[in-house]
Amino acid sequence: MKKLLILALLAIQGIAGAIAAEVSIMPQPVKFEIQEGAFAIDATTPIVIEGKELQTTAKVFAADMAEFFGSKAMKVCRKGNDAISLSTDATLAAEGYTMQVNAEGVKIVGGSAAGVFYGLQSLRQLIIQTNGEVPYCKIEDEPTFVYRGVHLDVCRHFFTVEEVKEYIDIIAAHKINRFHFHLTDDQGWRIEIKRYPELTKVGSVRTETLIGHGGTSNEYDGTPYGGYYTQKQLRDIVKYAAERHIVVIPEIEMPGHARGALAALPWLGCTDDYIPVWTRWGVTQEIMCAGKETTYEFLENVLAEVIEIFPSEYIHIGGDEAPRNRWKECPHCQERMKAEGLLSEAELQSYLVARIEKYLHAHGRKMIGWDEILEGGVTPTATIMSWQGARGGINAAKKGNYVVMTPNSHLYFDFYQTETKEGEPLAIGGYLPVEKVYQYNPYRKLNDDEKKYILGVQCNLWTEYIGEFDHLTSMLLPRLAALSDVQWAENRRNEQTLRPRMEQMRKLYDAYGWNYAKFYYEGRK
Ligand code: TNX
Repeated sequence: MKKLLILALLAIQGIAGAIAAEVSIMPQPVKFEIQEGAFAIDATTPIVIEGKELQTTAKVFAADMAEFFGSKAMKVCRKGNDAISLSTDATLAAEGYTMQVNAEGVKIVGGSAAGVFYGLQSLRQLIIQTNGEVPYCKIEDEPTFVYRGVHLDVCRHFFTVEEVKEYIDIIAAHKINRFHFHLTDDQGWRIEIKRYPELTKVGSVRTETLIGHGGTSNEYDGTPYGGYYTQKQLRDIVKYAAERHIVVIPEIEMPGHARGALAALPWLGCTDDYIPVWTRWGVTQEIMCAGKETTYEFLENVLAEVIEIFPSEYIHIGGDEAPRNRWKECPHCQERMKAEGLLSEAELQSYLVARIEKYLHAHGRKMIGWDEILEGGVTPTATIMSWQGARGGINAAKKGNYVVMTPNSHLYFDFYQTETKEGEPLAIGGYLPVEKVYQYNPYRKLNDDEKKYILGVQCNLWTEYIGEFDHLTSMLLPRLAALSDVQWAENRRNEQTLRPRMEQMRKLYDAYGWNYAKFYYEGRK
């Protein structure tokens, strides 16, 4: 029946028309007008750039296309006909672009090199969908949000530099521009800090790992587990991401989720007792001491090196899930509270966060933290990452703090993807099918004035139950495709066109061998 329908379509519209009717772009452009005719692109099509600043962007595309064509990299040059021509026009939105495909070739104009990059991502989708017979068309496009993030936890399970780069390739194909790199936690410290070599020597290795679910299991695998990135490797990752117009935002957790650091440097805790790198998942009572001055010195020394590696405007300081019970019994913490006139342990955490923020400001950076940093009061300049639902983010936006929305209700990609969980690997819990991601409204409960404090939207991918790269990408894909419409095309989302566009995205995933979950495609919820 389906075949007959397609044949009928071909007969009525002509082959070009039928192809044109099927192609689509994810995330949805502002305008996408398909015309009669097609321009053929293959590995020999030249890429013509107007200015030198487009060289890297063009080369990344050339290499990506070569991988698809199974050829040598496409040629990037300054002149040529029947080409893909790239240029910029500063009157367009910085990340926006226009694209025109006609008998003369493809012309992409970006508001900046980033805009050109996004135009090329759209073009790549069209090439893959049509096997190089790109329909004549006109596209106008620009994103809704300036912050379009994807997060990765490399502490619970470690991923190699090559895997991280492939992860960056995948998110770049979805027009993501922020990569939130979660580098320190209870189960491992994964960033080399030259001043404190113990952090990686001791703090990056746990003696073993829990088998089964953190809520119920008491079984361990008996195998030491570790891994970390050298500063050189991290610089390489930062550069690789920048070439794809992605800013890497590092996260250094404080004062909780810090047993990697506490194991390496026991004086960071309230009691100086040795506490091993954690082998379980969840929330631990062991956190850094907020009384001793040495903790602040440590944090500033670490951040000094972090800032040198990561040019990002924002530095993430964690702040989540820090039970303050130890502080209640700690003479240093109590003394600090008295000296600073702090009325609760929550205020002590706010004091720590405010001091760190001051340090970051003095070094030309901004601070972002999880929504718990609101609890003891927060400075007006702190940016909030709302994860315990949207509540923290909504309250923060109403107060005039900037917000990145990452609510666990809609954007926790470590959650199960089907209701029955049949055929799914063990996950932390929850239930987050593609449809629910798509329904997420980042502006809920906010008026027009408050809406402008929502910088953007991000999914989080925690890896307690994810040890393999193929598993990791199957948690990300295809949910990220649905999310990219929320991030890039919030005001033009369309549930009617979601499924056909998701179908087209599979072709991209297949072309690059990116493993993705099949549940949505099988009609399973
Ligand atoms: C809560 S989200 C955490 C993480 C866990 C995650 C699991 C957040 C700021 N903290 O440490 O990995 O839940 O879903």
